[in-house]
Amino acid sequence: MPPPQPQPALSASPDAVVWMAARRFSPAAGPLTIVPHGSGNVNTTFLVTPVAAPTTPFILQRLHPAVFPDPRLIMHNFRVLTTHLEGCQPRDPLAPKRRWELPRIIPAVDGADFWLDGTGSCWRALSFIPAAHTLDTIQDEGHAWEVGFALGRFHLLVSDLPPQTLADTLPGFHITPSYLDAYDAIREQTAIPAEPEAAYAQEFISRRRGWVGILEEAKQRGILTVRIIHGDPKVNNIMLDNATGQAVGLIDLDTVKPGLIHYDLGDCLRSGANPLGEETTAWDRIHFDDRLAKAILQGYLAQARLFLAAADYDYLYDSIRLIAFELGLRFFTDYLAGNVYFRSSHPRHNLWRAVVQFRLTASIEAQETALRRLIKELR
Ligand code: GN1
Ligand code: MG
Repeated sequence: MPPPQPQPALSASPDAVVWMAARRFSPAAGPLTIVPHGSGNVNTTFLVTPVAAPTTPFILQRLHPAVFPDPRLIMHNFRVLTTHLEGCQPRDPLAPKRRWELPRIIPAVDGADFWLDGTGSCWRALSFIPAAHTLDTIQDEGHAWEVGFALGRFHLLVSDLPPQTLADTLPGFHITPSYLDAYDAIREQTAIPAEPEAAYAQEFISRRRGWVGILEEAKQRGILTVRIIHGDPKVNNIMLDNATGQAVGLIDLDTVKPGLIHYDLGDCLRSGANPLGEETTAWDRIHFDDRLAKAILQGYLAQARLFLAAADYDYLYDSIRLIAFELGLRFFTDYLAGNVYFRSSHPRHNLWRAVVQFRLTASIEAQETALRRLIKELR
């Protein structure tokens, strides 16, 4: 993976190019309101609402040009995915009226799926999912179950979509050994700063080097199968119905691509079973919550049991441990590289985020026996 370059700055308040982009997707000539939206670390997102009727809002996004250099592939995958999903409106025998909605592409006024601005950045519009919200951290076991259920339902709905129909939009994404290579490469160029957190991170990584290839080796040996994955099923990418609190669907579909469902489940659990969230600095209190993990797994398996193979279960524990570790490695590498990938609000932000993920990994490791037993009980 080539190291990404810093993304061109965009001011928090919408500037001229944002207004131009909004107009490309808004045929009505009347005034618009545009406000920054969401809390993504990579893309830049706005909510655009026409002031005069019909006041149907839509999501306007600029894809991070260095993270997603080929917007055509992203939008191709988006089209294939949404066309596939339109044909399968899921019905629950227990809750037939349960909502299920994913963002749809809103074409530009010229009919194209996206617009490239003067700098080559890709802008696109997506439908806004009404009467629903996201939360950054899990509230309780009911919320955890819904998060797991949404991921399981997504995997189930795409389980009959052949992986080769989607392009690999982000080569190397969730291939943990390649993140280790990137870390080693940056260390050859940069000394580790004399910060206690940096020393902790360096030591933490060095003790786990021999294990980072566990999922990739199982994939190479044909033990684990490549399927379609979401790629980023963290808690705040799961929409919840405002009235019922039930999961409505998943957003942030740019990383949907072929991969191991283990990356997704690991990501969902490292995000969902961390009650303090990714941005905490209360490092001594960070823990992997086994009750929340159980609820996420129960919700997930309510759907995923229908397609998971026996070997898939054998790697669930390692996937939970690995994706937490991998995100810590990614944050730490970005800190060493000068914060060029993840949006950050101060120079040590990605270092602190790395510590959070490593503390979480340590908590997962301390509960290995209990977690393996839980997976066995639930399968
Ligand atoms: C990034 O942009 P956002 O917040 O949806 C990242 C994920 C990380 C996540 C950590 C394409 O996602 O892999 O898990 O930050 N997305 C990409 O918050 O790298
Ligand atoms: Mg994302």
